[in-house]
Amino acid sequence: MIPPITLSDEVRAAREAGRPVVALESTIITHGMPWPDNFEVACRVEAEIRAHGAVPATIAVLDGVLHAGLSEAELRALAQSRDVAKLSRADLAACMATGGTGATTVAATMIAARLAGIEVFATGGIGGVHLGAETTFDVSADLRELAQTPVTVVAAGAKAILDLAKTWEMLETLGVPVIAVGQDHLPAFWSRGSDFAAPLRMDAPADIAAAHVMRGALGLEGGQLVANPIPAADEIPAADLAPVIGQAMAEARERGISAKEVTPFLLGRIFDLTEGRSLAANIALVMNNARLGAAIARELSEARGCAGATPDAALR
Ligand code: PSU
Ligand code: MN
Repeated sequence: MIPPITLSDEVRAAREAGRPVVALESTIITHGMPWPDNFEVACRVEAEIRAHGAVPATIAVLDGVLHAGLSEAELRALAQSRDVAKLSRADLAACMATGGTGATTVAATMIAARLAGIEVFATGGIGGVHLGAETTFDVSADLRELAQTPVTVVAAGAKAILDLAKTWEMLETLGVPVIAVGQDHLPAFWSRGSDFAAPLRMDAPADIAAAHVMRGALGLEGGQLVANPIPAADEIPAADLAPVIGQAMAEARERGISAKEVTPFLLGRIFDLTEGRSLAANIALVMNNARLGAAIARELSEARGCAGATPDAALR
């Protein structure tokens, strides 16, 4: 059976030749940043991946069709449209079956990347265990996806709107390798530092690629989370953000925000309350992750030889 995913010509050609490809999510565009910054950033991230020797493949569902690789016009339309659905694992098939349009989260982007034979995915931050999860049970589907879908995800850690201790514990329980780059502790999205020791550290993209290949050879399901610290020049100290995060969370509680609205609501309020400072940091870390994602994808493609990136039949 041919998987129901449409590759852009550029992505298809790269896949067939075994050239490096990096998947990108679209929820960060529709629910993570305001227009027009979201469109500009989406274009700049794609350009950064190209400049570093890989092909970008932004993932989204447009009129029922799951795409890997969007044209500039498609990207612009998605960035401008209002009530676009946010698609995680649970929503993907329903949206496609009913001809809908939606942006993919980390979980849904991993599913699409796997279908397209793309092994590396760069984003800003992953979803995780929310603060108060012991009563709300709000745990992002991103975590289980990392445990079951073989894609290496480059992110700047998870942000402080989450319960970071529980998020890291949960990933350990799920058997997901969490790899810090260039330091011994985990980064915390807007800040390089945190109180959490990194379970693994790898400073060379080649090592990260080799570990990805080895997991496949061992038959281990699931991917890897690469925690890449924000560049020092762009970080915001955790102490500066704590009151803002506290206020955004109090507002979410007052307004009864729940389920999939929680993450977009908190991110939107934090952008407003920091008057763009968090947005600038967010952009810098996404660009940084795009560069590392491209480097890992290049190493992977070299490790696999040029005969085809993955020995799968998905695209034939
Ligand atoms: N964290 C961020 N920025 C984001 C998201 C998370 O720092 O844009 C988005 C991602 O698409 C992620 C999703 O997959 O939110 C998680 O949502 P939820 O918690 O509802 O699973
Ligand atoms: Mn949730």
